Amino acid sequence: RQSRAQSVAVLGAPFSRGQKRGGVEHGPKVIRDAGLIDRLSGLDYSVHDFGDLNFRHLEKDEPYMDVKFPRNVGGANKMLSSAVSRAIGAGHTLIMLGGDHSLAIGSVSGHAQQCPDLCLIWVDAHADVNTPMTSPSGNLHGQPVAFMLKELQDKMPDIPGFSWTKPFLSSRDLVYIGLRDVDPGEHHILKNLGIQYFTMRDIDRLGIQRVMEVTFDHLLSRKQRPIHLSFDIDAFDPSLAPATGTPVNGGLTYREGIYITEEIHNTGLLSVMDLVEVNPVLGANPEAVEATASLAVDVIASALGQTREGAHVSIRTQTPHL
Ligand code: EXY
Ligand code: MN
Ligand code: MN
Ligand code: MN
Repeated sequence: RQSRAQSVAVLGAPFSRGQKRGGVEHGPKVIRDAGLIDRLSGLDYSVHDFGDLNFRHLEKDEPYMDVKFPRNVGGANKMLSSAVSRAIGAGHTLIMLGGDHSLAIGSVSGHAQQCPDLCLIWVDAHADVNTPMTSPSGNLHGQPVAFMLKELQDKMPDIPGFSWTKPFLSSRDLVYIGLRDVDPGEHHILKNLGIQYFTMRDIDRLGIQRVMEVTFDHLLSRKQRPIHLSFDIDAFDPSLAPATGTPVNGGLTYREGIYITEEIHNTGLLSVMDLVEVNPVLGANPEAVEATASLAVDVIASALGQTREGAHVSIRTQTPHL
């Protein structure tokens, strides 16, 4: 079995300005209410709940070009980036609960400060790699990866709120899984940079087992290095994860999603996981919200070693009652 980090930190990022719909800032609360901390404690970690970040809201935040709430998104991510960097520096494996997916800018950059050789697995219906010029919506949750990629540096304008961050990731250190709603400008970037990605069609063709094999071959065959898993709940089929802002039909099955996280756990290299875009306000009823939040808990627990085959604690022969 893989060696297991002893300490998991959970950090909430109640933030929604990367898109226009309210409610996704309550993601951390509903995921905790679905029993996250107990589930992780049950996996024999020491769990440190760092609580939620307290983001400052900036009233005056005019769009820049078409980009919405640039200073709020930039400021929140700056704060998140230092918090993630500190947690990783202190030796924790970190679970970041969003919030919308613009938070990956801070989460991955803070992680990269401590682990410059990290690789990124992005599980999502969307590629989130629009630049301000290609974005159809101006929403920053559709753009986080563009802030990270060194190859897109000259395509990114200076956006107010983002002077603290510089691109830090090479396009070869990124793999997408679950794509099925990719904008034309994003498709151009994926092809032009030769990014490794698996659409839902690829999963249909190859099967999720082969997809994970090729993913690890692409990212880890040269060297073992820390994994950042950025998991957007909308990667799942909307029948499983209805309470989210940009659902797209034809998503991951429960078993495909869990297989992805099981395999990532089995590498022993998971260092940070984001779980984003759970929006309780968009659930049609309380059951829809509970199903979505409890699915979030399941994939997080699975990424941290919960297995479908079960497990038993190692037997200590000295223990009197055995
Ligand atoms: N590609 C669309 C846009 O850029 O506006 C939709 C992005 C949705 C992003 C969600 C979080 O993954
Ligand atoms: Mn322990
Ligand atoms: Mn996303
Ligand atoms: Mn998405």
